[in-house]
Amino acid sequence: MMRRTSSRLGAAAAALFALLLALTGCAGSTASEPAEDNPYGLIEPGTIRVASLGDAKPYTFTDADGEFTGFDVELFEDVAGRIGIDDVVFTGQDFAGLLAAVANGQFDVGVAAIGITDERKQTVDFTDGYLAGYLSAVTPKDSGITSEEDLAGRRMGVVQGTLQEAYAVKNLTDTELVRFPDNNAAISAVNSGAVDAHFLDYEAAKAYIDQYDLVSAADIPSFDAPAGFAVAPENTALRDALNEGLAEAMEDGTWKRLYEKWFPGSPMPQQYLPETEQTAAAEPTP
Ligand code: SNW
Repeated sequence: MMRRTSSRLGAAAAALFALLLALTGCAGSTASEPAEDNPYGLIEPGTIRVASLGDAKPYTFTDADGEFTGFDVELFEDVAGRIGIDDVVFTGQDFAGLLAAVANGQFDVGVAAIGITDERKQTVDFTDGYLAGYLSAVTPKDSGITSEEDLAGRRMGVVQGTLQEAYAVKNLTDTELVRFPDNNAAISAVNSGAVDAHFLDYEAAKAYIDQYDLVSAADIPSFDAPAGFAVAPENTALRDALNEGLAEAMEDGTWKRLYEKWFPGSPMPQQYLPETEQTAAAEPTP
């Protein structure tokens, strides 16, 4: 008798306990969620929403199935996994609006070979750098443009808001700039003859060179503006966590593996390799 009673009591207690657990679990997913459930201040806890580009191959681009991929995409997914987030949602944006969309909270992060500059730091915060390369002017083989100087008197495309635009405005004052929303539109204009050249990132230039039989007329170092992941200025917890993940990905050779996968044959920068693999050679040459 006693046993039966106590076992009934036990069952009732277990049911009550389960109910309490369920209630607590429920409370955990309401809007007034405690910060410890969302330590990185994400728009939706457990998911990182990323503003990116669909046509900056091989940095960030969409494949035949419409999935985002590329060096920056895979590196970011790896780093996000290290801070415990496996659900990363990429969305294509125009570059010109990308940093503002991160700053005003439409996205958690911006990932698109975005060079870190003081000017951009007025809008967003950046993680540490993870890529440092060149800005390249691509042109048809028969354009007669074979140097930066040859761009004088010519029409050149730039994507609005890029460092290429800023460089050209400052240094290529005799070149007529034509602003485009994205690389695909600018390369179409090169191929149709509407512009004589397009100015974009080195690896993306390489991809278009291979695809359309173009050449690079000039490769201009942009080592002083290495690419970083952009986060809203107030979200220091996310930035700090990403920095730790990034450092781990560099130290364990993940960064190097992805670099070799996406940029085969390109000069290997030393500063992002595991410490034991770094040599004295400081900067890559194209
Ligand atoms: O400053 C370079 C950096 O050194 C590396 O080569 C990757 O590209 C850069 O960050 C420059 N990227 C451009 C920018 O930040 C264009 C970005 C884009 O078209 N996705 O404006």
